[in-house]
Amino acid sequence: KHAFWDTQPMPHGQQSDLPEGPIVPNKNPDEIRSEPYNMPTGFEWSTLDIMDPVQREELYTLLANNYVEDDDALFRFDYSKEFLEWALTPPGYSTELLLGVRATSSKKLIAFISAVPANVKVQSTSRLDVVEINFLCVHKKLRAKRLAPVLIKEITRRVNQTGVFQAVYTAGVVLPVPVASARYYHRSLNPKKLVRVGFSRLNPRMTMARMQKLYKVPDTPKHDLIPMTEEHVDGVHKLLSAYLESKFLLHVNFSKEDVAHWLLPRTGVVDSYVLVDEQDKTKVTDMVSFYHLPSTILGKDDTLYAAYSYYNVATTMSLLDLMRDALILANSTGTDVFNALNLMENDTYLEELKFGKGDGNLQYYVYNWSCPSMKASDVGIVLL
Ligand code: YNC
Ligand code: MG
Repeated sequence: KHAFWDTQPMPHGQQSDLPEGPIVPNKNPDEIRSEPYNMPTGFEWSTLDIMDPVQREELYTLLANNYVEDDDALFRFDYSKEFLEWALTPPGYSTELLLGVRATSSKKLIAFISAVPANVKVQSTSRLDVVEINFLCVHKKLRAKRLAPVLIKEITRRVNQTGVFQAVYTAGVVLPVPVASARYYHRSLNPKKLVRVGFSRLNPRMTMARMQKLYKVPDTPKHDLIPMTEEHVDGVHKLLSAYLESKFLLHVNFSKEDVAHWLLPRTGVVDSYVLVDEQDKTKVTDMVSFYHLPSTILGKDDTLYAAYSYYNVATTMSLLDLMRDALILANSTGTDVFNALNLMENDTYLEELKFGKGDGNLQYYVYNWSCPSMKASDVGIVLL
């Protein structure tokens, strides 16, 4: 019943006894199609130079008007230009894999898909080169014309040309076949605004005053968390790598350069804080991080400021205590709601810290890879 996905190298029911590994074997360079797939007449491929402010703005505009909305169409993700630059330029990124589609005559950007490199552990395979796929978007006026499968096939061809045959991605929709499924949880920080814009409801026996009291957080964190700097890259790399390796079946093998890219703070994009050892200031004992992804409140000319839990490691305190400070830090930068998936060890603090369960799941996929499915708590990757 999936005209496109049923043709793809994904585990389908009858293949579930495949050994762990690629579903379709890696191709030699001469086996990879050398011609781009055809776009329908009137449209053309166009790689995007995200470091060029003009092109970055074009991508921003496409996504701000056409990217992911919630089921009730109340909110739409509003990834900032600075966020897009961060998300699309990790070590080893290539402009060839920031793939746009333009209208031939107007040159307007009407669709996009991105791939950025990563190395992951998946279950018994400790190192696998993959790409992370994100920002698949087709302009609203061009939906349901089967453009998405062409974008996916063309990015696959380009990725294959770099010698990579697997990909990791997430989606709200269920396709053949998720490796894991996670759920978003939401922690109100600004309940008055959340109720006003329709994100939250005031329960029948709750007053706004009581709700504000319930969700109030202190002004300052309990621990001496400091913003991560270049000095902490090695310490964070050590702490995070050991943690991910010891706890999760699916996680990124971060290099030091990856840690610097993904975790050094960028104003309004990503915040990371560390706790350092008192004797040895280069030793990081605890870390907490979250990224900023606002949503447009549709029809209201307003913005919902949301922070999303990223990578957190606690060794001198409980994860619960660390995340209590994360809420305080996020609140102090004007966040309305703090979101976390129920993956990694997040289940240990969600209830106590008054997160509420969201609706809908986030599905995790590994393209062209057969392996048993995992629980959310086995997943140690957060995609943006
Ligand atoms: C989706 N999210 O099932 P079948 S997430 C993958 N991911 O195919 P058409 C999707 N496939 O079922 P439209 C998908 N959503 O017939 C739909 N599909 O086999 C499949 N929305 O294509 C769908 N962004 O062009 C169906 O549909 C086929 O015009 C229908 O376009 C879809 O970034 C879309 O939610 C999503 O912009 C572009 O609705 C459009 O509707 C849109 O007729 C709002 O498409 C934004 C949105 C998705 C965010 C994301 C991850 C994407 C992963 C893509 C798969 C990557 C595979 C690995 C490639 C590299 C491999 C290597 C090596
Ligand atoms: Mg389409």
